[in-house]
Amino acid sequence: MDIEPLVNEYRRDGVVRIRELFRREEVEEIRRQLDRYIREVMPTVPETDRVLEADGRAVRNLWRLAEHDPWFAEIGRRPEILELVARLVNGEPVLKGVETFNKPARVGSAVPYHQDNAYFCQTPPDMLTVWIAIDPATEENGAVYYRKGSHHVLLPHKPSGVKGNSMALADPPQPDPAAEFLGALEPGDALVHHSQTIHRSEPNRSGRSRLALLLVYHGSHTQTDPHLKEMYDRALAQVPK
Ligand SMILES: O=C(O)CCC(=O)C(=O)O
Repeated sequence: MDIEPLVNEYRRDGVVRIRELFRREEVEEIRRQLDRYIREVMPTVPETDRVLEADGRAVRNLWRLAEHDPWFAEIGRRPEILELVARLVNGEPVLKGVETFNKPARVGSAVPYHQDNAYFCQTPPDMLTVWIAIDPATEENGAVYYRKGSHHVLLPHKPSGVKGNSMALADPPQPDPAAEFLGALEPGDALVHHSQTIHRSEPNRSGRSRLALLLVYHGSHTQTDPHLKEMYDRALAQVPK
């Protein structure tokens, strides 16, 4: 991987696409491991560590995969990913979370405009997400839209009441595909976004699933901001059970 152009683009835009971060065989292995996790491990984890769609069956999110399953802890320790992440978080990378946004066919729900640091509450905001496409991500099945260059300031958020995305921008922009970067990806491609880059996704109205595996890292030097954390905890308490 030629890191320098990626670092420059990430610093400028707050988001950068990496083609073929994982090979096709590796993507299929991730898919098999996720299927196994849903079958064997998910029934044993606390309900707070998974979110179902409104149909009560399809999986919307899996949280804390690394804590519940060693296979997913391992995937977050790949040297080539850690080398890039170290540059982007300005320090020693710490794996904070391994999770999914499944966006299943037909029932996959929208994600409101937000900046992740309203959830992560880190200062400085040297934290990011490596969003890895397991299925193709397209305009039709709900690929993520990003506002390039929006990562310099954390804007006010409010409780959204959305299960799996409890915080949303208090004053969201009008959705405008022309002003946004559509994160269209092939399986194995990834997007790395800064924890303050504004992003959102549409419901999946198509017949094709849009499964993604997310690796979340921060620099070992970041700290939790108590004020941000209090606002986040308050929003979380308002999400319907
Ligand atoms: O995958 C999605 O639709 C949204 C992802 C997201 O909000 C995130 O990566 O923080």
